[in-house]
Amino acid sequence: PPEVVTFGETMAALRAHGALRLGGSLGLSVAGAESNVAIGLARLGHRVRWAGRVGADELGALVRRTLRAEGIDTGHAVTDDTGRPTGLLLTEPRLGTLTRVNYYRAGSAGSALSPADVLPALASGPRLLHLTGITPALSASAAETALAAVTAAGAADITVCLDVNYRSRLWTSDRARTALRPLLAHTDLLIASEDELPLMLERPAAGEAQAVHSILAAGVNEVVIKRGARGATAFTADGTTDCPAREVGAVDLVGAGDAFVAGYLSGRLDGADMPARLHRAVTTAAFAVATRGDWEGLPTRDELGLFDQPEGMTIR
Ligand code: KDG
Repeated sequence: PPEVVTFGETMAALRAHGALRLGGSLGLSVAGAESNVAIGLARLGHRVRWAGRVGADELGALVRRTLRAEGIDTGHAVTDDTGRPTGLLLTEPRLGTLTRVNYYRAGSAGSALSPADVLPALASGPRLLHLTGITPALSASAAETALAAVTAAGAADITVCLDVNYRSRLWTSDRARTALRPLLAHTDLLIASEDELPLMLERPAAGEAQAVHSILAAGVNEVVIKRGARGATAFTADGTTDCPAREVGAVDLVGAGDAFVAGYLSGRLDGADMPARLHRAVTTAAFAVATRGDWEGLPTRDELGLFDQPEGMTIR
């Protein structure tokens, strides 16, 4: 049985080499925050299950095939039989590492996710459930699924990890706050970037320390703040742990947050202490930013040490 269960929408991803309006060739892959985390964990040797809905189309087959090839349990993935297509996203690199993402996912199979799709995937009693704040943005039934899943996990003593992952192209911050706040009561581990923290608060806080304090007071055990090139900080009742980012030439930042989550959760599943968890998280994130694509460059467990090799070295 899997150690980790995650669920969400995984789409086909078309990646352009420059501005989309100029046309030209695109590379086809898949993308989805939760399946990025699943791939990261599977590469590090963890048993992971992904649940979600794909269309009865070639792109749905691509999603299933890719996740299976990465060693992820897709036995609970549902194929939509009502004609909804697999969602699609197009990315265009515009300026250095600045990338524009265009979604074609309204009415997609993935957005029609329902509690009945996901709750059976939890029945085997994994150690951890991971979800992101993207799912409740997709539809009323997807929002209902997120709440049902964290509630069921709480009742079954499964650790719940929520990555806020705010997507302004999907909803407003007010709608996000209304949907995400009720998840907090069932969340053990909250992961957010600095700018996402206010979305989890009822009222604005005076600063980060106060914001984190009120989230811990709401029953969350660990709050991990991602600071991009400035590293990360974890807050628990025992104190605060800072970790700098790893120095790396950045080529594509998309997927870095998911890679961070995979590294962090991997360390946590291994029973590593907080500094070691954060160190693995910033390492997997560095692999993601140093390579093109959301998940393609994520490391296997034996590749984690590559960052400690001298720069420019060729391994023969
Ligand atoms: O974190 C990367 C994701 O944003 C990307 O894979 C696509 O899931 C995605 C989304 O909804 O933005």
